[in-house]
Amino acid sequence: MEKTFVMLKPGVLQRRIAGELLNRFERKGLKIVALKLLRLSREMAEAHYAEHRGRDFYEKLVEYTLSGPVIAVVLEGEDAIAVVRRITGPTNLLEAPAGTIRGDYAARTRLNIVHASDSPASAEREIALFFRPEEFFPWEDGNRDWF
Ligand code: 3AN
Repeated sequence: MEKTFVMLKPGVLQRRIAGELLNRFERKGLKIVALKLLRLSREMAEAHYAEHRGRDFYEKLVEYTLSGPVIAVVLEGEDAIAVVRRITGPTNLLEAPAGTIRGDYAARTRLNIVHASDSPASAEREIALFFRPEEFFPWEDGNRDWF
């Protein structure tokens, strides 16, 4: 099964929608296999967004990510990376349709409230940045036909 990394950024706790957003992933059948609330260090935020260093939005993006606690989650499922990206919606908020997380909640692209891995390589890198092996709790489905 594929694993992907999701980070609910500080705006999510501010708006009290953490449960609502986690519910969107769960009701699709994705499994939560690791989850924690944490405040990123500047080093972690810069490592996470290293590919954007030098872009005009980079410093504000890092500041936003550091502005409060985030929820880090590892989700597992068939094609989890692509499925989760469909649920979060496109980066550009003008392209994010209603019904996606960004379409429903993001008013500015820089503050698009959720991060989701966009490839197997980035999922692997991001999961390793946020979680130690002992923080994973894989579990078996009682009835796979539910989904
Ligand atoms: P995604 O988060 O959809 O994978 P990335 O990795 O290209 O998109 O961008 C990381 C984050 O940087 C986005 N979530 C968004 O907050 C911010 N960002 C990306 N592109 C822009 C932009 N053109 N203007 C402002 N912020 C941006």
